[in-house]
Amino acid sequence: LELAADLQRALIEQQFAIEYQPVVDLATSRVTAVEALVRWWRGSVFVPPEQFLGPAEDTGLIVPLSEWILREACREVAAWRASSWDIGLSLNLSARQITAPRFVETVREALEESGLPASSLTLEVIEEMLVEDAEETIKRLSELRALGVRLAIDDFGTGYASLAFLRQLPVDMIKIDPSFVSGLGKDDTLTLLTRTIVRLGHDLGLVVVAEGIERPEQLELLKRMGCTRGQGFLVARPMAARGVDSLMRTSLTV
Ligand code: G
Ligand code: G
Ligand code: MN
Ligand code: NA
Repeated sequence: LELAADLQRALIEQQFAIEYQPVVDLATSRVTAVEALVRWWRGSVFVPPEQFLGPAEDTGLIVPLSEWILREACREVAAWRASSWDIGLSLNLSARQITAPRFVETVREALEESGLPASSLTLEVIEEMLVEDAEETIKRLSELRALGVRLAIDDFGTGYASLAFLRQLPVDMIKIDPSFVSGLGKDDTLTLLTRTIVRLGHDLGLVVVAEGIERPEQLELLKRMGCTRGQGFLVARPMAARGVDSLMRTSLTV
């Protein structure tokens, strides 16, 4: 409850910030997108998203918070595209955000205001979001996809119905969970499973993103498997907007 009151105040006092983690194309090493990640500095204390996203969801504060992230990130990414090359934006959605009354309209407005093309925005969802209000959630995500927005399944492979999920939602991308990537080159089963997910994704015509790349060996194996894109501390850590500014003027080499 105390946290809930603090969250409300944090929203009013603009204590939230967005960090961006670059995603690279593994064939060219070029940055093709950034994933927006919310940050909360409560005074000088950093509060991890895992600690406040649950309470924000429970209190409904996730709705205005997510709307701020959406508008702000669209605006910043549109500016980077104007001054360098065509990067995309990935956003994590919350269940409550999707079923909020004006979700689809809000996304449409954020795209219009910023000038970010719909096809440059990817919305990341996890399976648990289809547990409650599945019909409404699928309907809204399908409406957004009809506008040209892309959909991704985040943490792919960890849910209990990953494959069924692919049939229920028209998705464009899967993001392989770090629990698979962590075992690359060390654990035969995890290596085999990663290769199988990459192949499955490609056979379905999807973009496949590997997450949580921390070691050069993982990067090499993923490139060899033909995985489309990569993300992780080895490639780049989440960074403040000014970090992306300079990245857009230089480049990443991985
Ligand atoms: O920022 P970090 O990499 O520690 O992310 C922790 C968790 O918080 C991840 O599961 C991530 O998807 C989630 N997360 C980060 N930013 C957002 C956001 O803007 N909205 C939602 N709904 N989840 C987010
Ligand atoms: O659930 P989601 O995939 O949205 O989570 C993103 C979170 O993963 C962010 O909090 C980000 O800081 C974290 N992250 C990104 N790359 C790495 C990595 O290479 N290793 C670890 N441990 N975490 C990572
Ligand atoms: Mn994500
Ligand atoms: Na993930």
